[in-house]
Amino acid sequence: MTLTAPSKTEVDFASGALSRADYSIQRRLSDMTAMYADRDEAARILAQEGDRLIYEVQGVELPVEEGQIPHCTTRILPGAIGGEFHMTKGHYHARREQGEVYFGLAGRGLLLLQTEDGATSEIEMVAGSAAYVPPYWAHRTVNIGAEDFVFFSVWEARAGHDYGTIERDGFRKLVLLREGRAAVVDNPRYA
Ligand code: PAN
Ligand code: ZN
Repeated sequence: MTLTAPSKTEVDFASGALSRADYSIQRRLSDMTAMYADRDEAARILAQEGDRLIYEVQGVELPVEEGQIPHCTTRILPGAIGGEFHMTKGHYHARREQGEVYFGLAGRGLLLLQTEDGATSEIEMVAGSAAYVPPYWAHRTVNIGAEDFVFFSVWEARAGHDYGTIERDGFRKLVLLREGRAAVVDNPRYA
């Protein structure tokens, strides 16, 4: 057990920038082309327009020990790939019994959740929304607005990230731009 010093991070709500960012991760289209329903369009954008930034994460790193509470911001840029809104990769926690809290800082988003038993849920998020991701629910966030969607996440250090299950099976629901609004539809390719 590590005795961790108390610390503070200033959060810029509009950008998600942290004054103390131990790490930052950029996810570009090339990191997730196969996750979009319209893979041909994803490949076309990649070839013709370049490798656009989809989202970035900045976080405070802590020892992976019981009781440590890592936290980070995520900023998803506005846009869509073949009519499917920009989104995070999404994951289950490697330790499925660990939950998480998301807090909206800017913009408009949709939090997609699903369980391995087939339950699904969607939560709309704006600045000020505190969304709870209970244990056993995979989670992906989607920017359904015209501005950056920014939120703050807090979880238990040992939760871990299982990306492989989503990379293999996808999400049950897609969030598409239909008649100017976000529509949640079944993913025809869900494994
Ligand atoms: C979040 C996510 C973050 C990026 O902090 O890790 O929004 O999404 P992906 O991890 O799916 O790329 C979280 O849920 N942490 O557990
Ligand atoms: Zn998580």
